Amino acid sequence: MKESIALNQKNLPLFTEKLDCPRYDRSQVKAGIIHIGVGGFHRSHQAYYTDRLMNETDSSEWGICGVGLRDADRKIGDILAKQDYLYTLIVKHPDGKIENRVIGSIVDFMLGCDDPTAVIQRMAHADTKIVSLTITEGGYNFNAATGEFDCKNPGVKHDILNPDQPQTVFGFLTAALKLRRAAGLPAFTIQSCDNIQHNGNMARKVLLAFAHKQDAELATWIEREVRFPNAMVDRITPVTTPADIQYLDTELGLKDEWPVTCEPFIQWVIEDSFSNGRPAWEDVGAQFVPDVTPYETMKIRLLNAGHSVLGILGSLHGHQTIDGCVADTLFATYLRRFMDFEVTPVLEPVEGIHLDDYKDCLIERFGNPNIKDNLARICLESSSKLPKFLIATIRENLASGGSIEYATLVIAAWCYYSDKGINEHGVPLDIVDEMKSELHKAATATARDPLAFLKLKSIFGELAKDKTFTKTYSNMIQAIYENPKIAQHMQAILFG
Ligand code: CS2
Repeated sequence: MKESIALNQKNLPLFTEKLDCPRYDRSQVKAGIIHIGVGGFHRSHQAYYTDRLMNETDSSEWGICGVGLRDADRKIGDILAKQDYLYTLIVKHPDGKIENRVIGSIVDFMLGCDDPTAVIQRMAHADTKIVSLTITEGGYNFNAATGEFDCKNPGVKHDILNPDQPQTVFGFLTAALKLRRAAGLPAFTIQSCDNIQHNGNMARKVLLAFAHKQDAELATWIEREVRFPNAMVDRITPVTTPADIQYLDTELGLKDEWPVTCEPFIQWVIEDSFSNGRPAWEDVGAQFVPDVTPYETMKIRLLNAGHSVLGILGSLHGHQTIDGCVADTLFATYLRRFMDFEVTPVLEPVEGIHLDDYKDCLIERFGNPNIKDNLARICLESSSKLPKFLIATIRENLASGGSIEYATLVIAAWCYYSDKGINEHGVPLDIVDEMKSELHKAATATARDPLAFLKLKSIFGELAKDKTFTKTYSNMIQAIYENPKIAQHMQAILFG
C-alpha cells in the first residue's frame, strides 16, 4: 500500500495538482491578525476568507497567528505546528460534490497558558492590527438575563489582581493594550466572530467592565481608541471526525491530522469600524455595512434558534443529526412553522434579503445530507445560547401578543432532559454545559414546582413572572412529564 504524505509546507508542491493550495509565498506573510479560539469555525470562515484574499490579492500583512489560552488547546497547537499551520478545508455539497482546499493563512500558533508574556508581547507588536475572537457565547462572561459582566468568575478575579500573568481573554487584551499605549502604538481592533447579537458591542462592554476594575485610566484609553466592529458570521461547520481524516488519506494520499469540513454556504457581514486598518475582505465576498443589526438578528433568530429547536426536540426524540431531523417531515414542518409564526413577525426587514428565500435556503442547508452536524454539537452550552437565540423571541412575542408555543415546547423539553439526562427511549444524553449541575438541580425540582426550571434567572430573567408564558409552559411540562414522546406534542401544536 502506498504511504500517505504528511501535510506540511515542504510537501505542498506534491498536492497542487490534486487540490487548491496557497499560491502566495507563506514565508513572506506577517501576522497582522491574532486570533483567539482556533476551532473548526474560525478555520472554515475567517481563515478561509483570509486565505482567499492572500491568493487573489497582495495582502501578505494579514496572516493569522492563532492563540489558545488553555492547556486543552495544546493538542491543536501541536498538530498545527507539525503541519506548518496548514490544514485542509473539505467543503461538502448537498449533491455529493466535495471541494478540498489547503488553507495557509494561519502562520503561527501560541499557547497563552505556557507563556502569557510572549502572547501579550505578540499582541502588542506593531505588526498586529486586529485581535479577533471566537471564544463562544459563554466566553464573554456576562449574565444573560442582566447583560452585565460577571466579576465573580475566578479567572477574572485572578486577572484583576495579576495583570502580568493573565488567564482570561480580558486579561490578555488589557495587558497588550497597556503595552501599546505605553509604546505609543495605535490600538488594535478587537473583532468578535461569535454568534452574539452586537458581538462587537458585547466585547466592548465586557472588556471595559474588566479594564475599569483593573486600571480605570487604561479603560478610558481603550474606550477612546479601540474599535469593536459588530459582525454576523455564518458557515455550518460540524465537528471533524476520524472519517474526515480517513477520507483525505484514502482519496488524496494526504495525511492531515486536523482537517475541517463545512457546507458551501458562507456569509460575513461586518461593520466597517477598525482602529488600525483591515484586510479587504470585501474582495472575496464579505459584506461591509453601516449597521449589521438586522442581519445578525435574522441569522441568530432563524438559523441558530432553528438549530436549537431541532437540537433539543430531536435529541429527546432520538435523532442524531440536523439533516436527520430535516428528513423527518414532522420536524421539518415544525421548524418552518416556528420560523414563520414566531420568528418572522419579530424581525425587521433586511435590505436585499427576501425572508422566504432565506428560510428556504436555511432548510436546504440544514438538509445537506453530507454535513452530518451532530445534535450533540448543537446542544453544547445551551444555557449560553438559548437566551439570545430563542428566549429573546419568546419575550418579544409575549410583548406583542404573538405565538409562543413552538419555542416554549423547546424550553419544556430542555427542562425534561436536563432533569432526566435521557432521551424518550431511556438512552442517556451526554449533556455538555457549563451550567450542567445548576440546570439539573433546577429541573429536578419540577416534580414539586412545575416552574422550578424558570428560576434560573441568569437564563430566563423574569419570565417566571409572566402569566401568559407560565400557563403555556406549565401545561407543556405536565404533558411531557406524563408522556415524553415529543413527536406527539409537536403534532398537537402543529395540528391542534
Ligand atoms: C450552531 C452554530 O452552535 C450552534 O448552536 O447553531 O454553530 C451554527 O452552526 C453556526 O452559527 C453557523 O453559522
